[in-house]
Amino acid sequence: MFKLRNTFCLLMALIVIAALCACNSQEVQVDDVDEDTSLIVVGFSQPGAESAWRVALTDSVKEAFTEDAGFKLIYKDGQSKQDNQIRDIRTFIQQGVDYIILSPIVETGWDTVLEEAEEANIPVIICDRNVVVSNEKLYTTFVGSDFSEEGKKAVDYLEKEFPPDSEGNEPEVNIVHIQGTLGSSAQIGRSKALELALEKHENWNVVAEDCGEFTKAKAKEIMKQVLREVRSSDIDVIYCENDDEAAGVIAALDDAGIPHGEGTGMTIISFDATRKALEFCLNGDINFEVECNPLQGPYLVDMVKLLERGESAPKHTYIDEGEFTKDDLTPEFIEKRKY
Ligand code: GYE
Repeated sequence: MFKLRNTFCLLMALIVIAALCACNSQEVQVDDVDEDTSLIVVGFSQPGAESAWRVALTDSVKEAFTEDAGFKLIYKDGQSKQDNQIRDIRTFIQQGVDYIILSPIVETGWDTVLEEAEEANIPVIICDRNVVVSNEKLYTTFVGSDFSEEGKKAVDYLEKEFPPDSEGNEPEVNIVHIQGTLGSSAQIGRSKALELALEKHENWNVVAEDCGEFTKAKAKEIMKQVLREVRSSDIDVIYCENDDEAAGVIAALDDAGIPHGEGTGMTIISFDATRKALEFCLNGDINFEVECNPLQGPYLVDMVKLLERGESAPKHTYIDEGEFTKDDLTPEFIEKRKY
């Protein structure tokens, strides 16, 4: 009898321990949210850290959402995978954050998780790139860039660089197109502008096109391959959808000893206008830089404050962005640039 009771107790103890372990293992997935209830808790889901631009965006958000400013920021890096971002948003929902900021890797595939955020009554602010959802109500507001406008600036530059002759005949322009992450707003807007220009100018041709994933390594690999397939003298333009890709392209051309940029007949276009890329532009390695501004932290703070006051936010806020050729730049200007 005594033995039986002992075995029973041991069994019960094991069941209790197992139950406690199960609870704990669920809890470990959820980081502790700050106990200081006066802080506004913001979950920030980034797609990754693929480019200098994105690192600058992360820094800008971290610098803006400080505890001194009244915030507790929870930052998650999706390691370049949408599934990870979706999981991170679910974690934010479980943690009961006050706001979610999402910089989406691609435009589509967010409906379900954004519905979950809506059910939990957590406003979602989309930043940098946009989402395409079945119902616009699934996000509160968007702060970021107008990528079609950016693409248009690049195409306008090319149209000025390659004008028709006095009889109205358009020159032949052979273009290598290095795309960004397929399905991201940044890629879609920048590629679309080029596609529209190709429809308009029948002598403009894409001689090679591939996705560089917004990274230097991938773009360098692609450019090396292009140089195996296309004679460099047949390339008039390399349209890179961000600065890291442009750096990869330049590295491949340098390795092959091929002149590029200003006065060489090989025009390089890039987007972002990071400090490093502006140096390339000043040296003549890149002909035209379309600015894309990652310093979005202060805009996002303003948005959260506005929502905290109970005011309604504009659906879309586009950040001011410029453009640069060599003539617009000085070493002093580049030195002072934040990213
Ligand atoms: O151009 C690129 C980055 O979404 C605007 O993503 C952003 C783009 C930016 O990796 O460098």
